[in-house]
Amino acid sequence: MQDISSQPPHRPRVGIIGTGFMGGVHARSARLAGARIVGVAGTRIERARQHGFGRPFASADELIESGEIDVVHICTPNNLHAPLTLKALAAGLAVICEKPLATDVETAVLMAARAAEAGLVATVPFVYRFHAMAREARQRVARGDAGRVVLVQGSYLQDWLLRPEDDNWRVDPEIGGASRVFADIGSHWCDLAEFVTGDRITEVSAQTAVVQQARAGNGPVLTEDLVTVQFRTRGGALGSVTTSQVSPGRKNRLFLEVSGTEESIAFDQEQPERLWIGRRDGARLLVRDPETLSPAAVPYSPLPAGHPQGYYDCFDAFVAESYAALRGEQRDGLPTFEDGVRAARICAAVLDSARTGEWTPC
Ligand code: SOE
Repeated sequence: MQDISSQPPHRPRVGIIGTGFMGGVHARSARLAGARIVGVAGTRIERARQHGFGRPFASADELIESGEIDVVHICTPNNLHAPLTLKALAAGLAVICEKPLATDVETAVLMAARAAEAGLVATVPFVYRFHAMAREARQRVARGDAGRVVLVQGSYLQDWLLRPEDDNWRVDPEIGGASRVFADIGSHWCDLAEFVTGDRITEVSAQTAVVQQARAGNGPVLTEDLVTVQFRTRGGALGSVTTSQVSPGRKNRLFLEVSGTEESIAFDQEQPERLWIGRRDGARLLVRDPETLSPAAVPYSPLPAGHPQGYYDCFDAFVAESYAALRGEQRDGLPTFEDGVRAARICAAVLDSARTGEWTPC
């Protein structure tokens, strides 16, 4: 008899659109999750060949309409997320679309509505949710270990756009959208903060700044390098977050600290193997260990303690769970288009608040 236990239960036929950094990350995770990567469309097809993305298609439309795929991963610049997603949903495909889902709220809402009407799986890679220690932090809050959450704060800092010669399509609002740093990484921070606390940001007061007024000879720069936000939550907590793509030496430093009436919990994406737990009578580091983690975190901790996990593991778990949803399985905490809409609403409120100087609901 054939041993089917080692076979993935279903091998989705996958297309990848976009051949940049994220296209490579998606393709790798798709392969590991047992998908058959049928084809790829994008501007750097040679790179795609080297990375084993599958057969090159002449265009994204051709790949979407090929009839050869079940799910498409959209890893293009932001302005293409909406048109490609809407085409893919109309063709009956499940969609995994990079964030920001859309560059405005109305379009994000439309995308989520189309996915819901069609009954298709539609997810967005808010992947930091898949760190075992982020799940552990969430569990501690849900279980009441932290007490009542009163303060949520942190930052997400990078430096890859520090210099005037640093440039990228994200700088151009026609391609990246009106917001740059907040849509790109502030969205991750807010998603993680809401995920860990189970609370909602309800109101923001924001400031934005452009540090490099011209980049790579082009100018003037219209998208923000820095954003600071103060916020209030539905649960009555206060909060603040600082986001930057011009902080020297900070590469991808997402830091989130939640203070409750009993304990504080701090998570640092660059040190994802541990949580800092602070109490009035002392503080300690909780180290990732599947033997001691709460049941909600164990599935995201496949390696034994002392064998560091990281970003790829998060991405692998996110893609595997998106495919599990294709099989009709429900997983707690899978980020969907509704979460993409949520991020778009917060981002729009942040830009509005920065423009008007007013507290703005979201
Ligand atoms: C660039 O800022 C970037 O690659 C983001 O686009 C990702 O979402 C984030 O995970 C890391 O930084």
